[in-house]
Amino acid sequence: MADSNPRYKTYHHPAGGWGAAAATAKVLMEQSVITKGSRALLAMNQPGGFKCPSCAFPDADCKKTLEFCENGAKALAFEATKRRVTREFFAQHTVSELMEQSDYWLEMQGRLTEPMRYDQRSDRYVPCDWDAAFKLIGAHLRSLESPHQAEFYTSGRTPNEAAFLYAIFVREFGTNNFPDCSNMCHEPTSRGLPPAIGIGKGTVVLEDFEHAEAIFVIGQNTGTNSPRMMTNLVEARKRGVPIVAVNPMPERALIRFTEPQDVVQMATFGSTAIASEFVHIRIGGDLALIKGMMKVMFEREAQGEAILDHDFIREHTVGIDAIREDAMAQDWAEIVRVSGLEEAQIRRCAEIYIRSRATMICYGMGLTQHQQGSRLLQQVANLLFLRGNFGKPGAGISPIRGHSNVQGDRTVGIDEKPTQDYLDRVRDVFGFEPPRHDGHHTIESVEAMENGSAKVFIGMGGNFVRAIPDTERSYAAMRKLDLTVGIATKLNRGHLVHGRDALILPVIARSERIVTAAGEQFVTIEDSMSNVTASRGVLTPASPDLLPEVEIVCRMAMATRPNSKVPWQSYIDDYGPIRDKIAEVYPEIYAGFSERIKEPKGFHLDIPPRRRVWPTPNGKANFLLLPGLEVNDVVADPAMLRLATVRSHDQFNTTIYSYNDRYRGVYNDRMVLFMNAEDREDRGLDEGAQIALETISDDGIARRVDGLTILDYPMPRGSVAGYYPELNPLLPLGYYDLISGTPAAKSIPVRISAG
Ligand SMILES: Nc1nc2c(c(=O)[nH]1)N[C@H]1C(S)=C(S)[C@@H](COP(=O)(O)OP(=O)(O)OC[C@H]3O[C@@H](n4cnc5c(=O)[nH]c(N)nc54)[C@H](O)[C@@H]3O)O[C@H]1N2
Ligand SMILES: Nc1nc2c(c(=O)[nH]1)N[C@H]1C(S)=C(S)[C@@H](COP(=O)(O)OP(=O)(O)OC[C@H]3O[C@@H](n4cnc5c(=O)[nH]c(N)nc54)[C@H](O)[C@@H]3O)O[C@H]1N2
Ligand SMILES: [Mo]
Repeated sequence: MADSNPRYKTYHHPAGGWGAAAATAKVLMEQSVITKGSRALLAMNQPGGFKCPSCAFPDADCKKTLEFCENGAKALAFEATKRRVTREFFAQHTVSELMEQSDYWLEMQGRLTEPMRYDQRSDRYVPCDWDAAFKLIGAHLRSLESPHQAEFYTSGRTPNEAAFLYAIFVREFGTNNFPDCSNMCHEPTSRGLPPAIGIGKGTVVLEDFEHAEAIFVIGQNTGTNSPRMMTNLVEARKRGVPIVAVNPMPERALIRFTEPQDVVQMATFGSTAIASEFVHIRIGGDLALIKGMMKVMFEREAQGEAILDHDFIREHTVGIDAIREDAMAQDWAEIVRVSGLEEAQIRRCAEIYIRSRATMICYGMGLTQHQQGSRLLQQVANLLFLRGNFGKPGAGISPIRGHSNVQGDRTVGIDEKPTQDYLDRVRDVFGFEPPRHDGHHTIESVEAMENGSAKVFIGMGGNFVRAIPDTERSYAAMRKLDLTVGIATKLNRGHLVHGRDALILPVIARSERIVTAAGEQFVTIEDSMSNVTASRGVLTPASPDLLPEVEIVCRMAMATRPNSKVPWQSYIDDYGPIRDKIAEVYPEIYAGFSERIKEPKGFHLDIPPRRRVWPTPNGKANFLLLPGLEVNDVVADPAMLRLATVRSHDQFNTTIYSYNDRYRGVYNDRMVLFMNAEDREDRGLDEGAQIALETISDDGIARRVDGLTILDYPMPRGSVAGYYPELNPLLPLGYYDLISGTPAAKSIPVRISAG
């Protein structure tokens, strides 16, 4: 890497450690929230406190007095910032002017303070009281020819209570159009795993880290995106557990980490080596790796070694023969070519897996965001079945979820493909007939906007236009709408790319107190390992004119259907009855919700595969075949590079905290292309060259991003990486996993064109 250039400097230290401590202090200072922020940090992820608004990793059993990480602290500091977006701010700037500003600048303006409505004449957002806002929403929704002309987006910070009611409101209104952030994220988990194991969630709990004998971390940047998991990895490593990290980027924290909360390690500048095996895979090469490992296992089994867990396979599974035949038929030369790995390393991975009596496989977006993401996850399940790695301590599959309540939102009804069981229960509990056919996922909702059939977009959190593919096309689609509503904490691009009418509705954030006529309320969230816990904010809301998300849902519903069968008014003040309704709609997992949530640590939702019970149609764990070695369409163009769009260490999705990416050694720049030096030289380019990227696609649309700087980086040949959301204009809307609708954001076929 070019250490002479101040923008790029190899990070030689372990991840975590003093670098993380310093970054935490700095961000609290910058947002001028040192005392307020530090006080709030003490309550974060503690019983009686609130849940970190950042990632969905579970809390460590209260072993530590402070349960937060650098990136949790950033999320909190940006939420607790002293800066405010006021009516004066909106009076000073037209929307067209604001559109010229960067996402970072928009974020830095601070918290939204009161409801605003777009005024076309002045091209400005102007104040609008809450009643008028709800009236406008009701009027638009009622005037639609069909309820399917509205799209109801959810991002994953929304708590269970608000998400559950939102689902009820929208289904009584008459549609299942629930595009959500999960559609772009772990939807392959939600759709791919049920046919295999009967449930679209992970099967491990935190204690499993203590019993695992091998841990695979595939396609996930743990140190940045779920830093609290580093504690578990460090502990496992200290016990001598092999950790296999599979990633095209040698992510710093997966190589070497200093636990910021380990006093001795901090004092002695010590650190722990994390990956015992770093597997430098080509983008999209994971299927080849998995098949290679299975081939080794089947071959050795055929030679008489006892490798497989035959009891488990016999008693619990169906379909191994086709998997064996397929794996045995794969050619090593092809496996090596597609994975970019040496056969010897694949054999070592197989050996680690075979020796371990309990293996956990954790994964992130590096597995889900491919054209065959859902079916790829089924192959992960196959690998686990072979050695009975379900339903025993230390073993199982572990999707590392993104947003802090994205899993919970799905559990309580944010689902464009709801089950008939759930719809029956909604009918029985609330007394209306919900629509029965599938609604739109994220991509379908954009298509509906594009073809004019969608008229209204309501965004419960999130930053839809920046998160979705094909930026320019998506902007144009949003601008065709009659009404866009952004229910949010912060100003973002989604509020500026708007419909004819537009509203910004500001909400009370996770860290803030919700006080209603009935007193102080708490909400609940479900983490990545299915623990449901209470969250009570401790800070005073950023403005007296904010509303909690629950109240916003209730009042939208009342304004839309005055004759609703649902007693909306009664839910506004007291959240207890909402939880009682959740228990009625989901008796198998949520019975006794109101009682169970009194436990300081909350409770765990039942995951049948943990008991080796498989809620699949045949009651078995199913080996499912994905033929071949590729998880994306093969592109013949010899100039093609596979582009993964990833997060930096200083962003939360579309929120950019700074332009630095410390662990990858990038400073003050996000327009970079991480590239192998030989790939660069083959193209006759110099390090630091300014280039443009073009998407290779056959849909007749030209997609191009200019102004990228090439950065020599240890990427496998043919694989390049850059930042999301800046590179979303290169991601075609139609380029997604057909089973889940998830855009293949990790494997965009691109070529370099002169800058
Ligand atoms: N601080 C912070 N925390 C977050 C977020 C955030 O933006 N900031 N976002 C939250 C959300 S919503 C989510 S979904 C998660 C995301 O967390 P991650 O899943 O870690 O997300 P990404 O940064 O997209 O990167 C995934 C990793 O996949 C690797 N990768 C790319 N292509 C491939 C491939 O083909 N195979 C393999 N094996 N690996 C590949 C990349 O190099 C990268 O290390 O984090 C959550 N937590
Ligand atoms: N190219 C590419 N595209 C991607 C991805 C990728 O890896 N590559 N990742 C995808 C993934 S995994 C995801 S999850 C999506 C993320 O998509 P989204 O969830 O839509 O995006 P966020 O950036 O998390 O949303 C941030 C906004 O949420 C609002 N907000 C914050 N807290 C709250 C709250 O408590 N309540 C409410 N109501 N609003 C709040 C703020 O106004 C903030 O501006 O992006 C996807 N898009
Ligand atoms: Mo996500």
